[in-house]
Amino acid sequence: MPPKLLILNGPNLNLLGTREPETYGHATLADLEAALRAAFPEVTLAFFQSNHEGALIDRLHEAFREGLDGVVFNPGAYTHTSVALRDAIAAISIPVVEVHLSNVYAREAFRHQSLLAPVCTGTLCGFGMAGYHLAVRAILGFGF
Ligand code: CA2
Repeated sequence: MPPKLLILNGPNLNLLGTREPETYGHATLADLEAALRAAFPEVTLAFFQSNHEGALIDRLHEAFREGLDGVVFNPGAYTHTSVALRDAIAAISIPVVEVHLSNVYAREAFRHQSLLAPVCTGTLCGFGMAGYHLAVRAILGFGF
């Protein structure tokens, strides 16, 4: 069976490519989806974005119930605030890789803490959209 992964994006990431290109680049979420599908034709990829914490939690639970092999997750600003997302990640026993487009450590101090990183398999930041590709490769390297 081909590996099945979820690419999960949190709040405001639907705006990619339309605002703040100096921080987040010019590519849209649709561009990201097309690039990942082209790069990993052997992988079944599901994509979901929400601006709502509960919807992201529901999608994580569903990923576990569906038996997905892993999740690439950019939680946006919830990274720095959400105990509920941390508990959801801790509750599912599939790999979750945290990804940030920007180098959060080169930005405001409040972005230097991730409540989610301790319960994620690993974290990538500062590589732009290449970070999502690297995260998929990392999960595939876990043994599929
Ligand atoms: O660098 C990242 O990927 C972030 O997760 C992006 C979040 C930010 O709160 C995190 O600290 C780091 C913000 C996403 C906002 O996305 C926008 C995209 C285009 C225009 C405006 C916002």
